[in-house]
Amino acid sequence: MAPLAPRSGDAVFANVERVNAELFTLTYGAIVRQLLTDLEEVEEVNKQLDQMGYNIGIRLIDEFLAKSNVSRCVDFKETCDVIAKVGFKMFLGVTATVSNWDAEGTSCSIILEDNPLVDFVELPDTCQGLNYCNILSGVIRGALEMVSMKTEITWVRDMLHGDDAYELRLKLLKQVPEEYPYKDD
Ligand code: MYR
Repeated sequence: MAPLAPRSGDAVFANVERVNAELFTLTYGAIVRQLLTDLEEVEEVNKQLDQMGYNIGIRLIDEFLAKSNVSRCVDFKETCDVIAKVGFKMFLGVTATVSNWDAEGTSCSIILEDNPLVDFVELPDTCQGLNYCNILSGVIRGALEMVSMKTEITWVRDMLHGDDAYELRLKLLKQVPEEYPYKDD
């Protein structure tokens, strides 16, 4: 039998991270499954996941701004780059790409090729209308609302439904200018 050798701190840490990621993925799957049982209608589950994400997003923005050192973005384009490159990395451990901008610079796609939420997931035929990852669109919508951007976010592509990537379409509906409580004279 091979002698027991102590594993390096890095190896232990990587293992703990992997187990945490798996636990997170499985827990999310259990939540979706429970919602399907309780709510029965796939559309209701989509709404509930979006709302849960929104509730997370309005809180998560503080942690994001505190930890990321990101300063105010000059426009929606920069904000979307920050979400794809910094936000996804910080909270999901993956990066995404931004593309398909419209001429006005108010709509774009965020494309994910790697999505840890869906490891181990296969949807049955009864769930064809399910937006399994709707929590993510809710998180982004909630986070952006806290920095004065009202958005509409929809899934355009979903690998669980046979597409070749995950694509979220972000549309900026309204940007509320921030008001300061006092004037500089
Ligand atoms: C600003 O102009 O104030 C900066 C705005 C940055 C918004 C970043 C929102 C991060 C949302 C993270 C989403 C993660 C999804 C897993």
